[in-house]
Amino acid sequence: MELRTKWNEKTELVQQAFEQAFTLAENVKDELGQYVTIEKEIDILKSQQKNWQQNRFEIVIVGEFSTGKSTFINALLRKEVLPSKVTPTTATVNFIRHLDDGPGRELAVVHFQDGKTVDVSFDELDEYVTEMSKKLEVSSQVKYVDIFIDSPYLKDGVVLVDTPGLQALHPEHERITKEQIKKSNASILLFNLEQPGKQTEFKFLRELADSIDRIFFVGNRLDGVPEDQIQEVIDILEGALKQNDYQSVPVDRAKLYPLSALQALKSRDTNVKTKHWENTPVEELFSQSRFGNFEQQLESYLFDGEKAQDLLRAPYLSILNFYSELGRKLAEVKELVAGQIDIEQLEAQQQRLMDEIELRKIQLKNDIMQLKNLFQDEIRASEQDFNSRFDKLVDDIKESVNQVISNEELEEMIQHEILSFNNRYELLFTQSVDDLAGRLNDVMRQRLDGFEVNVDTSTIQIDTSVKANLAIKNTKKLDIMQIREEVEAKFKAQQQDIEEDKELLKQKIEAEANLKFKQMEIDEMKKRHDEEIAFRNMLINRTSATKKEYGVIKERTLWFDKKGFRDVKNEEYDLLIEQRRRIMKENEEKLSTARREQMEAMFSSSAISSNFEDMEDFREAKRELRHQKEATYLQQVSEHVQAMDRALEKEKRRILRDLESALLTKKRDYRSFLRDLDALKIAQERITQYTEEQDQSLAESQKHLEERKQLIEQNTNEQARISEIVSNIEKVISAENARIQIEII
Ligand SMILES: Nc1nc2c(ncn2[C@@H]2O[C@H](COP(=O)(O)OP(=O)(O)OP(=O)(O)O)[C@@H](O)[C@H]2O)c(=O)[nH]1
Ligand SMILES: [Mg+2]
Repeated sequence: MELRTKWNEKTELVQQAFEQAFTLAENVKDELGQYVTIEKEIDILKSQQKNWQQNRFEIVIVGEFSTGKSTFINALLRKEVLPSKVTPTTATVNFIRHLDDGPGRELAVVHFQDGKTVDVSFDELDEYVTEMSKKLEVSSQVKYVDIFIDSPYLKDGVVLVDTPGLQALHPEHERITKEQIKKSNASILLFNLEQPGKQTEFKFLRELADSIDRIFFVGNRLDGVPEDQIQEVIDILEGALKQNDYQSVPVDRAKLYPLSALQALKSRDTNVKTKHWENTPVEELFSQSRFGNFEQQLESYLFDGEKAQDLLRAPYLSILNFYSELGRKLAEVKELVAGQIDIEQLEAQQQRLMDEIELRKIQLKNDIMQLKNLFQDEIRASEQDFNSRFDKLVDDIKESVNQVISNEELEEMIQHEILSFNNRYELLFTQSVDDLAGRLNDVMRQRLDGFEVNVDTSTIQIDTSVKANLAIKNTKKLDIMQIREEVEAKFKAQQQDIEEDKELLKQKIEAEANLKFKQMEIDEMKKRHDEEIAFRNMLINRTSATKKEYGVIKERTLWFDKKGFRDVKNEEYDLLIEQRRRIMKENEEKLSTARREQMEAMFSSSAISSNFEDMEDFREAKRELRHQKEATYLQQVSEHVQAMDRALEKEKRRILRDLESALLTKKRDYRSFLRDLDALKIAQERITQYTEEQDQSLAESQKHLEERKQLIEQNTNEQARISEIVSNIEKVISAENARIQIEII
């Protein structure tokens, strides 16, 4: 604050010098008012004084989010005004100003993007400046906020600017921040010593190359770095400042100030709630923070450095300028009263001036008559040019639209085309206006030397909004899956038929196999039966073969003994016959059962009727069906695609129709601009203005002539008196000049 006191003393001196100059001017007006006019010079000096008084020391603080920008500003202000949280907080650009520069009480004025403003109290600040706001989307809705605070730090025109974290900067905020840095006296790029050197920080620097000599590099959160690592971190960061891929900082500017904003704030505002340093005494905390050192550096830069010197020099130079003008006028007075200038000479001069001006006026009146037609030709040519270039723009859009092959693409294309049309249209419009202005100028210059017709392009509002119904009607999309399903459904019955038929075929094949088996069984049975019976018969018939093998089995035995001739029935033979009979019966029964079963199998086999003769038939049918399905599917897809194409073409035609009629109004805009443009009137205005200026300067010089005549015609006494007044004033001026020279050095 010591330097500030000194600075204030210096500004006090500047103020006094201004007052001295104005007093002197008043003096001249009082004493010599009828001989010299210095109103113009006084006005200039007054406006220079005003500029000087409005000087601001703006300090912008930038950095990644959560590096502690808001906390840093709070520490400078010595109280916790700005919201600060662990998560991204500040969402807009905040100008922190002294309340005397605003409403005279503590208050924030929120400026919205749409131009509206609203006054809010500090308790509501969170809702208007932070990411956490529940009321607004602060970063996109709020342009900037002026926060007026009663803080000694903000006296003498100091303004602090708090900004959102670099990586999430809204484009409008980025624009304001950069612009502000360019015109500010000092900016601070805050690093986080705990996570030093992010890419975004250096990238950001790159765009501020020409402000680098006014940027201070500060490393915050010193308290989080272990004592033995502090120097290492500083070295790394300073090294990165000197050399990195984006924007290297000149060696003499690449100094890093390490500090802890939170410690400083805590030591200055006991209401600050943090879990750290509960029991550390305030002085110790502040000294740990190393905040004091940087604060002093900043202050000496602002109030004692080269920039400060420049600031002081400017008003003094204005005052010196004023004195030299005054001196010139007074010197002339002196010459006149000393009889060094001849009155007739002065009058002849004035007459020449009058004649010249009169002649020029007459010439101008003649020339302007001829301009009208020439202008008209140029305007017509300009319209033709515009129209043909405009048609080209429309053709380009048409071509692009025609090349579109899908609905989605159409939508995207239209948006893109309109955007690009708007840009190109705006360019075309301004170019055409500029061209026309150039052509009119050429004409004017050829006719009237030294005159320019200025078509004021800044007032031309180019409406680039294209009002047409360009919403794409959502025609059906190609849904392959759905078409698949539809085709499947369509062939479902046929598919089922085939499957059923296949089932029948399977059953039939089984039944036939069964029948075959039965026949084989019967054949086998018959064979066995015949063999057995043949064998029995062989035994019974006593063939020579059986005789040898089994002996002879006779039906009866006849022999002759004492008792006479005997004829005995052979029991074994009967048994054999009986066996044969039984076997035949049994086999017959078995055979008939088998025959019955065979019949049954035959019936069931013939009852099953399938369309398929065999499995190959089934496979063939299946193949056929698959081919049919595939063909149907392809046909349907192609029908869909064709329908979509037709819809797209229709949509394109509609869009183009709407677009063309909308664009046509844009074309007419230029025509109506031309119709409203009264070039001749502009030319005439310029000429009128010129003649008025000439008349005015003629009047001034006439007045000056009168003043001088008066001086020359005064009696010698009066002349002596005037001469003395002038000498006295000259003395004051030269004393003041000398004093200011010293101040400047
Ligand atoms: N330990 C420590 N914490 C700090 C320091 N400075 C700030 N903080 C804490 O870091 C967090 C972020 O601080 P802010 O001041 O909100 O940081 P900012 O840069 O304004 O953040 P944004 O507005 O989100 O870009 C808060 O929790 C602060 O208390 C410091 O020097 N030391
Ligand atoms: Mg912040």
